[in-house]
Amino acid sequence: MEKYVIFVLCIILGSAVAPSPKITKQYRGDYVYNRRADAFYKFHIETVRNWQVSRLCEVEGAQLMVPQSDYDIMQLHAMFKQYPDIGNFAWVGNDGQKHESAEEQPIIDLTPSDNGNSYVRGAECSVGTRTGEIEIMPCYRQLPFICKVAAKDAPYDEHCHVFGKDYKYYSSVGGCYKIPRLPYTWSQAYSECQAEGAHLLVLNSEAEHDAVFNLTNTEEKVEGSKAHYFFFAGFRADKPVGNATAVFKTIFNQTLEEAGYAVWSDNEPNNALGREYCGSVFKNDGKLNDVDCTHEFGFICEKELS
Ligand SMILES: *[C@@H]1O[C@H](CO)[C@@H](O)[C@H](O)[C@H]1NC(C)=O
Ligand SMILES: *[C@@H]1O[C@H](CO)[C@@H](O)[C@H](O)[C@H]1NC(C)=O
Ligand SMILES: *[C@@H]1O[C@H](CO)[C@@H](O)[C@H](O)[C@H]1NC(C)=O
Ligand SMILES: [Ca+2]
Ligand SMILES: [Ca+2]
Repeated sequence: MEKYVIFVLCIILGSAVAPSPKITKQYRGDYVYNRRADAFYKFHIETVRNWQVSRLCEVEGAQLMVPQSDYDIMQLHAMFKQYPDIGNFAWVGNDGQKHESAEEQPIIDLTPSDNGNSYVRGAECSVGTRTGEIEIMPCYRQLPFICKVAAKDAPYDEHCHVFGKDYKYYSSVGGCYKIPRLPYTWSQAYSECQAEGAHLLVLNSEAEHDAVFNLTNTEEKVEGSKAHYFFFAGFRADKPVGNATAVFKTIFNQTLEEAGYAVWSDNEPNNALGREYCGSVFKNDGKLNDVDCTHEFGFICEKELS
């Protein structure tokens, strides 16, 4: 009997003090979580044409937000409020509904043209407005955009401990590596790897060079890259003053020698056109090369497993 009372007491006390299941979901630091939508969102304030947005969201493991619920609209509205001065429109996905044009219709030229047609409208794409409406606008406009991923679909690699897909584990170095499917400038590449919970590649050994050489020769080409024979890596130099030679340091503020791999490809660094202050690895030998920071190249993210 006594046992039974204690048992019941435990159940009652247990359920009284047990915290309600608190949902703390995590994704990349540049995405915000909306509990009611159970999804993560990111407002990209850089402006791009509509045809670019899918790939940009996909690289982040997300998709262009298709406004499907009131939560999506509320999120859109809230995100606009954080940026008072970026204009009134952002690309969103097509929800299949009919919407008004966000702009006044161009005046139709009633003078018949040679083939009898009057003005032909270009392709129209969906935009979310600052006031929370969905409208349409010509797809060639350059606008901010909103990426979204449902919490259940947000990629997390349990083995590599990164918020991303397609990381490849190399047991020879005990690290995971990935070449995202989009070319970026060096700074964008740096940020993207950080956001995934990784970092731009830093070569620390001959063994790691071998692994990365294998990776760059196994993966498909990164579409749209300025050149396919190198990939941004995590080292760069400040532009030297006067005749001084550039000193390349890793993103962890080490010299290449301190990092453990300082083998330049033949005739590199050559500072071509006096504009090469960012690091890359060559596809054909996996060795180091200096390139222009502002060009868009494929890049390599790395995550050590220690
Ligand atoms: C990369 O490594 C894999 C697995 O060891 C091997 O099958 C493949 O041939 C290598 N590829 C290159 C280009 O070295
Ligand atoms: C740079 O090098 C040139 C040629 O070697 C030399 O004439 C000049 O004085 C140097 N300038 C500085 C700032 O060291
Ligand atoms: C980087 O290293 C140099 C020399 O080791 C040091 O003087 C400098 O303060 C470091 N910079 C940062 C940002 O840690
Ligand atoms: Ca490394
Ligand atoms: Ca070079």
